[in-house]
Amino acid sequence: MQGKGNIIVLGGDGFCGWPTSLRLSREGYNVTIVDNLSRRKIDVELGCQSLTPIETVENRLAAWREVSGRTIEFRNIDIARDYHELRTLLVELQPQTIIHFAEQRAAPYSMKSPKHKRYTVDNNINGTHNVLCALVDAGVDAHLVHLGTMGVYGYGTAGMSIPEGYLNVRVDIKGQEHEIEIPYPPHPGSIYHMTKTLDALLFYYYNKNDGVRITDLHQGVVWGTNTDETLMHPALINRFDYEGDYGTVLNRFLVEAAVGHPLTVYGTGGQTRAFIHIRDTVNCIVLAIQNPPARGERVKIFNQTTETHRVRDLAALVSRLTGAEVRTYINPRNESLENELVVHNEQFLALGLNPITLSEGLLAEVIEVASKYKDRCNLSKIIADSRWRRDIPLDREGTPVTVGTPPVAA
Ligand code: NAD
Ligand code: USQ
Repeated sequence: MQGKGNIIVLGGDGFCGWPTSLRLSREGYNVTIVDNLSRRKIDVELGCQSLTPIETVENRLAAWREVSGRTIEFRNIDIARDYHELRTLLVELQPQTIIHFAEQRAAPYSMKSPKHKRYTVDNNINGTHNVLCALVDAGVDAHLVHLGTMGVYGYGTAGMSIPEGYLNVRVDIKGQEHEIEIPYPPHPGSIYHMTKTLDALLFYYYNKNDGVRITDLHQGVVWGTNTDETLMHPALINRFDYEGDYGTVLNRFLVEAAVGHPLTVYGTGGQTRAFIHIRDTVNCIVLAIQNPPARGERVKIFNQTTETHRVRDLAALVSRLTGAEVRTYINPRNESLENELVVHNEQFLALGLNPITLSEGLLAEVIEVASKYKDRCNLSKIIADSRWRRDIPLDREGTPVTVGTPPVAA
């Protein structure tokens, strides 16, 4: 075995997985990407592509060989279906670490129709279970690092700082008060987020029963596009989702500003969310790999986020930087109109993470990418088609609202 050891990156062709694969390869790990290219097929289904022109996997990997002199292997395996191929690969590579990004990750896409709900559950739950089952079946002692979501905690106002996975509670046992620690109660806000809470239960079980070493990273909304490695060659450029059912809020606002579309604030924009820049996604994963749980240790949970922001404040900031119009739309989602969010993230800070937080420079960098590729933007795809319930009207034009008087669906 050469280098620092074998790492399998499940979902390594995606937005977070691609820059992570490049970085790990550069750090000297032998990286094998496993991906069934389902995200590229969803682009075809939605009639919309990444804003940035992403190359085929073959061209991406060839460009990486050219600029780095290192080889990343690729296997087209559907981890939710091709159990035997996955198990065989684990036996062959004996990876020290598996990073699991390979899920359908968009909340609106998961709510589009019964077909999309069922696909998201089948894909995400079977995929995660197949990985766990194959590890035990093949007797491979790899550290599994999973990309989970801050959304498992829910987005009501918790009234406290959200802990990293586990919660201390006081219970009455035979008249005596005892303090015990429990997994934080799941409170998912979409079918997608629900699959992540079910993943967590699978991790809990395989860790308890089989001693599988697992780190679950509860990540916030990722923004940005490039990392040092994706900038090394034009063919290494990262994907950039902006359309209504796949793009995430801050990157969407930055594209909307670049193409002259109003910034699409849902409801009053009172939702507060956790955020992380794509460069810190990669930094955190490197730290998680370097600090695996000990044998016998419970599932390690990190809140992978560096800051929180309210949606309307982000819109105001982007508007101030670009002059874009801010417009409110009837919220297609069923979520709290306003929420507070305070989050613990001390574990990554203790491991040395130096957070990259929102700055005008970084926002300008994304606006520059968005402006460069604005001709590739399909304006008709900016408004989300998906709604959380049938009775929520589709609002393509915007509906004026003021804080305190949100437009509520019938
Ligand atoms: P993405 O859709 O860009 O990448 C996921 C990759 O997994 C794609 O390349 C897809 O083809 C692949 N994949 C999906 N199902 C597969 C299967 N059954 N077999 C093999 N490959 C499969 O998503 P992303 O933004 O890179 O997110 C990666 C992970 O990080 C997801 O699990 C997501 O839940 C989590 N996450 C993402 C964000 C974010 O803002 N992007 C935030 C928090 C957590
Ligand atoms: N929003 C708008 N306007 C938009 C898009 C979104 O106001 O044009 C609002 C939404 O209503 C929501 C917030 O912005 O309140 C965040 O939405 P999002 O689409 O950016 O993020 P979300 O659906 O939560 O999902 C994303 C990723 C998912 C990840 C999650 C982390 O797609 O994979 O798990 O962020 S978290 O939000 O912390 O759960």
